Amino acid sequence: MRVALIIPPETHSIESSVPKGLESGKGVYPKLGLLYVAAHLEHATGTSPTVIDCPAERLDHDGLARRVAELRPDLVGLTTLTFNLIDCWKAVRTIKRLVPGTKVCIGGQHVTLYPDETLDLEGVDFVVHGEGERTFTWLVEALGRGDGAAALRKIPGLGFRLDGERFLNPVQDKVDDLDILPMPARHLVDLGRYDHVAAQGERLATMQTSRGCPAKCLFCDIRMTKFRKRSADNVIAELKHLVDQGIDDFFFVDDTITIDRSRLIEICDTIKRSGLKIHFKISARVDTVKPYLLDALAEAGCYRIHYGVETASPRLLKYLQKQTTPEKVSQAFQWTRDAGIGTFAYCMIGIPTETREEMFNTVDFAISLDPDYAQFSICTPYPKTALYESMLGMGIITDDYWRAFARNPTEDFRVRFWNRDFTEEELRDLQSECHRRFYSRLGYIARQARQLRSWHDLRQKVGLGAKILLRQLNR
Ligand code: B12
Repeated sequence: MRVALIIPPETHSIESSVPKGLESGKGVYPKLGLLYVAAHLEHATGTSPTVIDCPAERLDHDGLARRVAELRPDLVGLTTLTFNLIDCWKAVRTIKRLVPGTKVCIGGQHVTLYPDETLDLEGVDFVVHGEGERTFTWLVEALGRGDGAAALRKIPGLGFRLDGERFLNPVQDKVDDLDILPMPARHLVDLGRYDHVAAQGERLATMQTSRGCPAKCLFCDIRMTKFRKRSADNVIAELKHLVDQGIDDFFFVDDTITIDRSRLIEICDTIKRSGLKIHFKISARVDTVKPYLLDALAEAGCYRIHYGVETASPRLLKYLQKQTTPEKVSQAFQWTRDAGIGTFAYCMIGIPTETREEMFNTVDFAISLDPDYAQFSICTPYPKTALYESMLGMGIITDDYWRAFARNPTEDFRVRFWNRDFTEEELRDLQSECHRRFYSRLGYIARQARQLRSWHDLRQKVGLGAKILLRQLNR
């Protein structure tokens, strides 16, 4: 069976809480989800799928159409976030028009949130909701055997339409011991095509050492999920494998890799002992780091930690169920700086009931933390998050617009902000002003200039910097 796994073009991604100008200027990461699915399929069946990563290969929809017409796959698997659903569905209809016999399956975070709605989209034959490794392999094996509805109904996490009937099987249990999963099939993509404006090394890769986050942040749809992990040895084996291929810069995409400090210490000590010379960045909660852990991270090659700061207002931190305080945030940033590790501050403005003064307090607070970078997102109730569902429940949001979008993803869709005191335009202007205040400081620009690594680095940063300073982030 000829299987193709596709990351659709991102030419129609809906604008999120971060201006397109900021999002698009950053670079492209390898999509791990699809590479995990590919690896499991290869290991279980020996079938090597063709992976087409349109953003990395700079393929638009016409380019994708040409590739699919050449390949004529029997089954295509596409990955999508809610933000890329328009492109994903556009790709589905292109594939069905060019190769009508091809079966189409969609998976990814969006499908896990809206499996029914995705299955009902024209051209979709199969959906996989939840973790896709095992389900997609079972689907390929079943199609290979020519199984019918009865057999397909036994595959957990699968949704399908067959002979006019439609079924959505219950989601399967999550893999508890992540060590059993084969490492992502990166050999199916060209790792040389990935880079990032804030990278430290020459060749970049994303890696995942754990899944899930027990925290309760209201705006996140991963909240309150069990933390599952890989062993230190399993992680090191993958690191060594990638270092052998010349990768020296790693983005650990774990939601909160610092939940289990002793395991992370073990990973850092093993990296040091093994003599691996790598750079890596992680995401962490301010209440999960300690000086001893930060020292171990620094010695192992950690050059930046991305922290969720959100706001300087204790009242709004409570509203967002962040379970942190400005004091804890300042402490964590101080400790991180003392360990010689850079920082990235994720901040949020336009939180319901937040005042203009509180927003600019957050900018001043971010400046006081002295991070390498700061991002000021506009608080956006994302699909199926507790923030969105609670506002629906309280009747603040009267129409379930994310579900309507999932049912019919059209280009005129706009994310909505819910601070009643400001219009969308006012919030976007405030967002530009926050970025301008943070990034236009002469001391900051001088520091960034001292850290430039190459002409490419200069071009990328000046390009992004100009957009910020000239308030052209929304263009
Ligand atoms: C790394 C990351 C990024 C990176 C890279 C993006 C990427 N897609 O890799 C960057 C920084 C670019 C990014 C940007 C954004 N992100 Co982000 N990101 C993540 C993060 C932390 C890890 C993604 C990852 O690699 N996961 C690990 C893999 C293994 O999991 P997975 O992708 O879900 O794949 C599994 C299943 O979904 C399934 N599967 C996936 N694809 C397929 C395909 C097939 C065919 C099948 C069968 C199965 C399948 O099987 C996989 C293995 O089990 C996730 C949180 C998370 N824990 O997933 C948020 C997350 C995906 N991001 C999110 C958001 C909101 C954004 C932004 C909009 C943020 C913003 N700016 O406002 C932008 C959107 C950019 C865009 N247009 O794509 C949300 C998406 C929610 C949604 N409804 O879609 C998430 C879930 C975070 C959250 N807590 O809500 N992000």
